Amino acid sequence: MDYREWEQVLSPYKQAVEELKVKLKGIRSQFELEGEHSPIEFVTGRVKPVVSILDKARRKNISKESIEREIQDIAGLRIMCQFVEDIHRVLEMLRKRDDFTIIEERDYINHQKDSGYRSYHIVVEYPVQTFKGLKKILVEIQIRTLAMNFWATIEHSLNYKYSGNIPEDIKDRLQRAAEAAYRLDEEMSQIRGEIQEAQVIFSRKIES
Ligand code: 0O2
Ligand code: 0O2
Repeated sequence: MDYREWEQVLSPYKQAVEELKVKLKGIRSQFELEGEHSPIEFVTGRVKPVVSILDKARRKNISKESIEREIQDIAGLRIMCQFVEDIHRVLEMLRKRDDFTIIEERDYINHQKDSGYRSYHIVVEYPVQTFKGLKKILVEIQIRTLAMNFWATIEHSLNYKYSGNIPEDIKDRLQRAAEAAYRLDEEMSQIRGEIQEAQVIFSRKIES
């Protein structure tokens, strides 16, 4: 496929990412308007670059024809939360929505990856209106705390730097950092009530 053809294939994926970003950011605004703690801190989204799509297809032995069905994160959203409890609240809200269907859930929080990676992943089928009609797009939504996101961002950069072969001593440190991130989440959960009260008082002060 040439550049133009890829652009055509990826166009509904871009649309899905943009639409879902607006919808998920909307949840945050609604909580803010109510003066309540939002379980969503911030949202990011991206369409996987073509080189990464082809690279993943090669690694997983996926034929060109099955790419759209088998690579589930061509469209990717990430929801960052302050507390682990918020992840569960976000999940409950997403499970109740009727604008997409969850087709798979991967719990890397209770089942941490060997690398130390933690996050909750869901894959949803999201309908996009195209000029040719309705197209159902697979979208991966990763839900994680700020601490999990910090760890994953650093580990991702190191993996890129070392082309997936991170030296053993750095791997050990990453394991320890993953444990520290886990403990940080636990500590923050313990004082969650205090923090949320302080944040509500702070945001009221800014508004007045
Ligand atoms: P605001 O009011 O500026 O915060 P975009 O299309 O730019 O909205 P994109 O390209 O998917 O979003 O992702 P990007 O630009 O990486 O980040 C999306 C939003 O997340 C931006 O806010 C960032 O400010 C916010 N963000 C990124 N990192 C952090 C972080 O560490 N903490 C917090 N609280 N926010 C972060 P907006 O939507 O532009 O709005
Ligand atoms: P990107 O855009 O660079 O983040 P696989 O790719 O085979 O590992 P699979 O089955 O496609 O996994 O789905 P999975 O594991 O649910 O999701 C893959 C995505 O989760 C990755 O996307 C990362 O974003 C994130 N992820 C999974 N494991 C790790 C990890 O050990 N460290 C970090 N930092 N992130 C991880 P990509 O493909 O890397 O794309």
